[in-house]
Amino acid sequence: SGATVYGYPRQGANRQLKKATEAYWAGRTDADTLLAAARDLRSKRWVELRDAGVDEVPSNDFSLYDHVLDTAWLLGAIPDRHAAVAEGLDRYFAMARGTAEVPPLEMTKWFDTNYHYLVPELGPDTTFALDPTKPLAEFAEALELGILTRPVILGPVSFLLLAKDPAGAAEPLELLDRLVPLYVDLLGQLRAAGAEWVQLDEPALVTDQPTAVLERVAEVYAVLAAERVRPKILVATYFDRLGDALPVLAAAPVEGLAIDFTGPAAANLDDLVALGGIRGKRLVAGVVTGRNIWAADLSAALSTLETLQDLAGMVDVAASCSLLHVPLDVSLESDLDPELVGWLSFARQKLDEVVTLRDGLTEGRAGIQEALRVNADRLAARAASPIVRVAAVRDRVETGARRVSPYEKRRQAQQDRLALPDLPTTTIGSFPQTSALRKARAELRAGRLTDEVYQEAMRAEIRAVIADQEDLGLDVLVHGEPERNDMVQYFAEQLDGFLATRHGWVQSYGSRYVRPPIIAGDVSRPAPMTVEWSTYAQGLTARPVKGMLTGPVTMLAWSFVRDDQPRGETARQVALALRDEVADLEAAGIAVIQVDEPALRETLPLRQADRAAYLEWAVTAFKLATSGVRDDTQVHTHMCYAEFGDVLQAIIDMDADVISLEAARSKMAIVADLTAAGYPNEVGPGVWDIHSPRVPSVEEIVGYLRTAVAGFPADRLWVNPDCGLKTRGYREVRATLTNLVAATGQLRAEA
Ligand code: THG
Ligand code: ZN
Repeated sequence: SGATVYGYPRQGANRQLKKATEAYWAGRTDADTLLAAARDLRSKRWVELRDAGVDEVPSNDFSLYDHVLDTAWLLGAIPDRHAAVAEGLDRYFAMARGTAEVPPLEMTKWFDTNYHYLVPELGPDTTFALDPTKPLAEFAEALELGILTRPVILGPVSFLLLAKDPAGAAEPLELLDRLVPLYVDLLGQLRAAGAEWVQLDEPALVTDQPTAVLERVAEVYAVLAAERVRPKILVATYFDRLGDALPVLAAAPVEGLAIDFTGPAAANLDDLVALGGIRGKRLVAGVVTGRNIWAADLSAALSTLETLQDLAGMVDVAASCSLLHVPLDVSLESDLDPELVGWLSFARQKLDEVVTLRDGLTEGRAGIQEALRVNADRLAARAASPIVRVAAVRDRVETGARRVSPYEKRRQAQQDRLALPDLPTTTIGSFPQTSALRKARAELRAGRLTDEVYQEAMRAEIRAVIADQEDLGLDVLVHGEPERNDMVQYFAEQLDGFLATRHGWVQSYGSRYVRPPIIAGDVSRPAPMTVEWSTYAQGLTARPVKGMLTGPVTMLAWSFVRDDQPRGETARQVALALRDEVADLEAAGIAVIQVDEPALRETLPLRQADRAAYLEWAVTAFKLATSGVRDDTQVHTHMCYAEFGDVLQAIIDMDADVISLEAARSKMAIVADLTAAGYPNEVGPGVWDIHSPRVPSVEEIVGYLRTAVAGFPADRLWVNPDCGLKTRGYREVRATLTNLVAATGQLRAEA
């Protein structure tokens, strides 16, 4: 048995990759400097993995931006608009980020993780052309260090299932026959370079796939396996159970399968037993989760491995998926209590877990006795810790999760109190985070600013933002959130039960990273979190100012969540803490309270069968957080990035008085969907795509509003941008909001 992983964080301990790419984009360095930095990072990673005891080290898991983009590049799936850009790095980055002339590829979530990939664009006329430079060069680089790697390549079926034809003319999977010869060619070249194994990732097989797709999987892998000159093929899946795809892969004439046995994928164990195993194949068993940060239960993982040993020709030990999804190294967290550090396992620690389990499998439990004892002690200490279980939180009496009155009654009370015009105008919450604001926060952290001076700087910003909105003529104002770094981090820092890291960066997309907080224990709110800022802002104006909170589902989605109780229970605790905040805002005179749930759609389970249960606890948590208010307090929510179709009923069930949604990019298509679903409450479909600095004209916004008014009752429509304005500049914010208010005036005059 051996130890392996499928991928490792790309950025380096000091996010060198971020710095190198951003310096290149800014024109401060040249391509050679960037490529040298990347090469240096890769060799450090390979050596780190080898020295940790990993027997088979991966290659081609590194990327300058994204591995799906790399695969599109590998296969020559380059849209015409990008092919027009000068060859090389600039063309690659044009696909990733666009240029002044051409838009980039669309970006979306990688399954149910927080990583975003670039969506390959294909059409009926796509001609693929292999460019294997990257996997071959990386394989050779590692070999030069004396490390024989297993190249990791996104498999043909998943590549096509993740791609899109923006024109809708081709079903990408129809292009499979055109694509397979390139994989044949690639495998031959990898073999010629000395590769003994290649890993083909097919994570799309853990989502519900029709039989026809599974039949294509069988055909494709039969074709690939029939080639004589090729490395042995390891087909890897992760994130969920294989279901009907398991017998298909088991029957495929490939030499190995890598299977996830953690979380919802744990069901793969029973399924594999029921199938009678894969005795002729190598099984790479993902028994250490690659997407959460808790130390593994080594004894339980070893039991799984022991069961698996009788079911396959050979069993290797792995993390469940690429370690890209967890931070690099918990030993960098010198501010964390050492006891807590012992509960945690980041990418570097997961290598140790995988290697220890390999030893356990080869030498027996006796061989890793000490590691098992230390691990068991830590797990026991965690389970018994007063941080993890807090009686006062657990004993909190169950509260009702629905508003006192139905919407129509609340609507009347809110109209009486707020007296808003038709088509009320508002913004989503954040105003531009200027460099001055970020600098003030950095200075506060460094101790160069006193708390008082910092707070006054924030109050000055709020005064300016309120004055701006009054000048622009908006109806419902926001305080602009200058005091917040990140909408999850800000609350996590103030809630008990959450831990923060200093270096726990995880790639979100390209050169952008997040530091997800860790929900380690029972969650409660020791003190009000936002009331002072909101009441300060409300005191500056006669117009209503929205209280702004992040909802329970999003708090969980963008954190690492405890694994010792159902997620719904953790969501309930966060919801109750928010419910108290909502009550305090209401008591302080805030009449409109917005609880954002941008991540509701993202964490929808991959398998249809698991979705109802998720939506049940997610909707309940939102309602628990928001239902404790009077009829005349207006509850808003906001969602973005979503294909709302799958969650429309849940959105209705959340029963917010007003929801704002991303809509401009899809030209208001959501309005028809809401009408068709009979959406009963008020809606603000976004009229400005804030992802771009482009300022929409009055006419353009009028056009969007006409579409909205034609499809949805005008007296239940709001006018707002798609999303928060944090990443935009004041120039385009003022210009667009001016146009937004003017366009609204035009529609009001027509009514
Ligand atoms: N907050 C959190 N998670 C998120 C988002 C968020 N996940 C989904 C989506 N939004 C991801 N989008 C972004 C957008 C910008 C950045 C990261 C993720 C970003 N990061 C800074 C960087 O890498 O330079 C670091 C920010 C920091 O200092 O904390 O710009 O909004 N939690
Ligand atoms: Zn948004």
